[in-house]
Amino acid sequence: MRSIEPWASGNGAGSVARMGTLAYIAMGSNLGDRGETLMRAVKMLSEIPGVSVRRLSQFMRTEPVGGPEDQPPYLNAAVEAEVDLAPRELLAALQDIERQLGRDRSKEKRWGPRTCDLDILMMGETVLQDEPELILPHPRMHERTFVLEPLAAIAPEAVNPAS
Ligand code: 5RU
Ligand code: CA
Ligand code: CA
Repeated sequence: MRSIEPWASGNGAGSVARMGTLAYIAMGSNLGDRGETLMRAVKMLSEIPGVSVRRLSQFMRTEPVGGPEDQPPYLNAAVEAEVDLAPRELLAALQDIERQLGRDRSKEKRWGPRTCDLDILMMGETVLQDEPELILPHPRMHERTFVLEPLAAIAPEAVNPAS
């Protein structure tokens, strides 16, 4: 969705498209064809009305952190998207993509292997603290190399060097 703000035009006839909020999304997969899964996730993300994918990091193979022992390695990546959605709308859309890519949370161990994990890291200046499943910015991102490396590759300015 692209809203138009006629008041922003110079001559009364034109208009400019309003810029959406920049969102950063972390992606991870360590089950199945991980590369195929991440590619499909990016495509599905780009097809959500109100989401424009602007940048995609490389897919980085990372050792699993936390969770059960002997998990397969992950493929992690980060996406920058311009969104015209509320945070909970974006979260719902990401969870829908996870489900379509075979994720079934009812059959998962905590922090266990998953076909597709999509996390909102940041959304513009939004700070949310009230709901455990939707805390922004993501409360653990600064501790996780597998999040920071792909994020720094697409948005070095978005990473707080003090964190
Ligand atoms: C506990 C500590 C739980 C650190 C988690 C990923 C954590 C992962 C991922 C890699 C998890 C969350 N390891 N572990 N990539 N997710 N490499 O996406 F991160 S479970
Ligand atoms: Ca995650
Ligand atoms: Ca998640």
